[in-house]
Amino acid sequence: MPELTGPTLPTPPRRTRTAATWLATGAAVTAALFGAASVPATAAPTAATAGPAAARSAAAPDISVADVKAHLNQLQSIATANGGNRAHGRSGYKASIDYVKGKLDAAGFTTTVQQFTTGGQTGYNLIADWPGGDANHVVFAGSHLDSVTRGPGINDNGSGSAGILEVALTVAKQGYKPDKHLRFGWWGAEELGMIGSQNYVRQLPAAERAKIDAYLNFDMIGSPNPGYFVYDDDARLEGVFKDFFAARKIATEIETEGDGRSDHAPFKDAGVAVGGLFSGADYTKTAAQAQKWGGTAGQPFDRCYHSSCDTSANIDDTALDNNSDAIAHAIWTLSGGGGTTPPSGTSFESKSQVAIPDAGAAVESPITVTGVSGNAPSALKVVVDIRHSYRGDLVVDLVGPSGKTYRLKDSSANDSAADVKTTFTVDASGEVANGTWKLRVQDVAAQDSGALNSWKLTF
Ligand code: DTR
Ligand code: ZN
Ligand code: ZN
Repeated sequence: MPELTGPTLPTPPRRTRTAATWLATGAAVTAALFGAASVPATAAPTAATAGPAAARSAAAPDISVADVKAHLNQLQSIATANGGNRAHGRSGYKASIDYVKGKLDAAGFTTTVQQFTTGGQTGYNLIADWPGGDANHVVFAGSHLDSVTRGPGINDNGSGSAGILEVALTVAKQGYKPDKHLRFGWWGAEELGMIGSQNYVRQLPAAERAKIDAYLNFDMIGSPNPGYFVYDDDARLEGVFKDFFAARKIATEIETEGDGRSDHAPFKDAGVAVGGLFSGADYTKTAAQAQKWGGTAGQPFDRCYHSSCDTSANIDDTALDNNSDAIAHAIWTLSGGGGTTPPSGTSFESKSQVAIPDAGAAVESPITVTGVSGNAPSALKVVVDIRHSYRGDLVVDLVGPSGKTYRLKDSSANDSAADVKTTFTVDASGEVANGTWKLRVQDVAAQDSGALNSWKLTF
């Protein structure tokens, strides 16, 4: 959006978080050594040999808000090292493109950098395609990566850029195989009037444009005094987001101030169905909105909009977390419930149900693996089926035969959704495959409980 001028405002007071201390990182696959918990063993599982055992993961995985914030910290460092901004035509913008591209290339995306010129300066769009899926049906998520010249642009729009980046990287971590083709875009020169996204849409042949089933735009998703606004340009896409927030009991409003004010506009003008999320800019939060969303009435959603104080301190973590999870929900939902990369080889499964005590000791479920030669793979698939009324209470670990623990899922104060039914991918190449593996689950917060229904290892 054209750069607006106005007073530089002090950084707003940060919203206090709930008192509970929680681990907010998501499904890490790095190994962390924990002490063994003393818990009763359960009945021996049945070993099952199977061919491809694709686990259809209809539910999107939790997006690690810690990982999203790590990207924001990188963008902040880039701005700090490049004159304080990441604006079009400045070194900080190209450095931002290089950072995002490097992450995606390493994760297996097919990336393209598209150049354009505006204001006498070279601009860049970054497009990343996840290999596979029906190329005639594209689900497209985009965010502008440029800031205004006055500041680092961490909420506007590092937040959207980091949110879709972490969703893309989670697609790769999960080995997600969607029915439709996934594409992600990071746009240049949005602040000059959506120049980068206009350039992309204009150069796209009509036949390619027609293949885009949905373009989802995320421009400001972590505002410090946040609102939860859903674009209402397309009823189907609006419904996907509203369903997500309803399940988390978060009220939403339709986004009304942004028509034409961000990168969804060129796609909509070209006849593409568009949707998206917005947490608010320089408009003032009303008392009614503060009643349902918390925060401060009478103050802007983002007092540092287009200002030098739009730094990494200018983010509400809860809004960033909820909106990043909403992006993943939309991507998984709209791309058809494809499974993860179908694991081939031998599977070992336990169907012994194990009760998970509320705020209690960790419980374990063992699987004894035999007949697999050598070490476990670097992409060991762990399919987990846990019934629970508040999955944010749960910490889930895989314990290898050596006793080494691999963190699959941390607890999260903000993940109020039910159940953990997903496939984790773990680098367990340091473990000998044969031996007793254990899934360790602990409920670390009061008021909700559940049970492990089953879990499966595929080598
Ligand atoms: N155009 C965005 C900020 C913005 C203002 N209103 C809306 C509504 C919907 C999306 C974005 C916005 C910018 O300054 O980058
Ligand atoms: Zn802006
Ligand atoms: Zn923006």
